[in-house]
Amino acid sequence: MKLSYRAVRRPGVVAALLSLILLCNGAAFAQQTVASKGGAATARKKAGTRRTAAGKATVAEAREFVAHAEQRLTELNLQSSRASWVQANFITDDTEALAAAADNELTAAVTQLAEQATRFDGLKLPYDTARKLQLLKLALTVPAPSNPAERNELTKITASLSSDYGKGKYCPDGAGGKCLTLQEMEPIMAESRDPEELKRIWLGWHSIAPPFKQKYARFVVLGNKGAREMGFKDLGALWRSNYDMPPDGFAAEMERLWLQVKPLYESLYTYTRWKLSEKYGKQLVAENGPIPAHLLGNMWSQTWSNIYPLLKPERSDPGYDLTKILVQKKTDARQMVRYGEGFFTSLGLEPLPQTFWERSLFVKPQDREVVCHASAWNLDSQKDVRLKMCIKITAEDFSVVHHELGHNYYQMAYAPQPTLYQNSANDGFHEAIGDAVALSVTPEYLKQINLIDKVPDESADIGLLLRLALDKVAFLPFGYLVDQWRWKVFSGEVTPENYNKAWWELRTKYQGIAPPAPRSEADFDAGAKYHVPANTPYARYFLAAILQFQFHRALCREAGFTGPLNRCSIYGNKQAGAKLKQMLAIGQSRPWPEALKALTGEDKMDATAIIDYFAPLKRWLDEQNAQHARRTTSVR
Ligand code: X8Z
Ligand code: ZN
Repeated sequence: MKLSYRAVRRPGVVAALLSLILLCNGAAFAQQTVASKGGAATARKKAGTRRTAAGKATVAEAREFVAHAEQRLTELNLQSSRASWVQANFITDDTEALAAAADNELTAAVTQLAEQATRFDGLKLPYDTARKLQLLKLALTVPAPSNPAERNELTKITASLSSDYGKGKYCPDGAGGKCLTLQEMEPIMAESRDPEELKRIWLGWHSIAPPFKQKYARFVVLGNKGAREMGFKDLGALWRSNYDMPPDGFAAEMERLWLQVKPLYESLYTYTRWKLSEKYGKQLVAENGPIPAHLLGNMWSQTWSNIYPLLKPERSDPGYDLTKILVQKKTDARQMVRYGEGFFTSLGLEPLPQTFWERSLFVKPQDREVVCHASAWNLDSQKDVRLKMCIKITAEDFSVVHHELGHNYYQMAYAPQPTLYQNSANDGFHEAIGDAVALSVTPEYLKQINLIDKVPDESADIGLLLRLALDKVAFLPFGYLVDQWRWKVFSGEVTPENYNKAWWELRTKYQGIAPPAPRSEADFDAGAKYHVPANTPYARYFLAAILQFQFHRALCREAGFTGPLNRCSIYGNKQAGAKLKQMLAIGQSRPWPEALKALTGEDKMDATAIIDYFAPLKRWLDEQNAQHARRTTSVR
């Protein structure tokens, strides 16, 4: 089972535990009130009386129990993180088995502690003790059933799904020929404009997933069983219980935010579709139908900036291409990370520890299998932070490096907190920090660090905004739908007989895209996205897409910036840095609205920041779309 907290690690299982580790897989958070509304209420009922043989549970016992639990979690976390780190960096049958075993132990211990914690339900407790007990109950991303054989089976499945994805390859010429890794296919998806080649590569990568389907279906059964034993309706309800509000309230909150940003997505989508229709012809891209998923420059159609050259406004192009500049300057992977670190230190945060540079993985090794999907780890919950990423020298990875370092700086900032508070305010916060910082990678900043010579004037703003929107706005429906699908799978509304159908219904409904060729239930297209086999919740990325603009707006205000938000960079601003650090240091010790308030003065997640940021672009897109509609009507 996976803990919720942070670790990214391996999927499946525990991941998170305490401080853990990794962020990209792990997970997070819990909140206090939640429990009483969600699964924990049932757990409490099941626990029945809170009396022990020794009599009624007391506040002193609860305190002692929490102290013991935190100590135990710290030890087990370290052990399991090390095993996960080795598994992800050297995928073999043995490292997979070792990681599964460590996860198994951690999961068993956390499940037992969470169960024991119900003994104190209903007791009037001091704030910290009550909150920590609550966090403990929500700590596992996937709790295992208490039956040891089933727990064992579950931790093995999760470890193996993670390895399977990491090893995934497409072998166009069969087993004897050369095989392509995701790392090799992604640049083709980004750069090729040959629809047949794009389709081949898209289908090739998606062919890795069907073998995961049966294991995934079994994982769903066992994960649900574990969640139900903890008192949750199903695993999806447990995941939705991590936001200091009842699980249904959280689902409503996601929908509220989506409805706020939907018109912006629609404007971008409409413009993109007719440009693609111009490029590829109406046969392939119908002006009123869904966009084929292989034409958007990304394997999952989740970010579209790679097709910016097909869409760019002639009169408003910023005129520089960061990928080309980085390559021309012969930037290497380590230098990419140095750029990221330089931003954080300019805000007054500490340099990364020496061990970060010694222990991280920056370059894809040629001689062994690794999980290339980027992740940020903190092995010992103190200073042993690491990055694991197969860095490519591109503008995209320049951003991803900032994203990952945001995780590492968050981990270091909350390290002084007690174990159960070593996490972000909610998991969207963890995902948003590095991205918020990367919003300050403006032309002005690039000039300051000598990557460009001249800052383009404001006539380039539409081009700059469009390029960014193709990543940030295009992502929104994808960020929303991945867990819509999993929530339905966990609740039983979607069964293995219609996994793929349900996946494409959501892809079409929210993103407006269609598969490049007919699909069937022999396919398992959700499984071709890392976070599904790696079992990392995804709602966090949707939240982060909204929160990062809220954070950026607040940090720019703090820095005294008064111009348009897309030209604001907080680079070098210690006052904004101090404000950021203050929020990071809170960790998960307070409900997330308080952490949000500490940074922004607001206590609700709010999409007006992203909407305001892109307002000039939306006006421009709507005008272009209207002109195009008029042209096509008059031609008819
Ligand atoms: O998985 C990630 C990070 C690690 S937490 C690289 N992201 C999501 C994805 O790649 O699908 C960042 C944005 C969305
Ligand atoms: Zn992340």
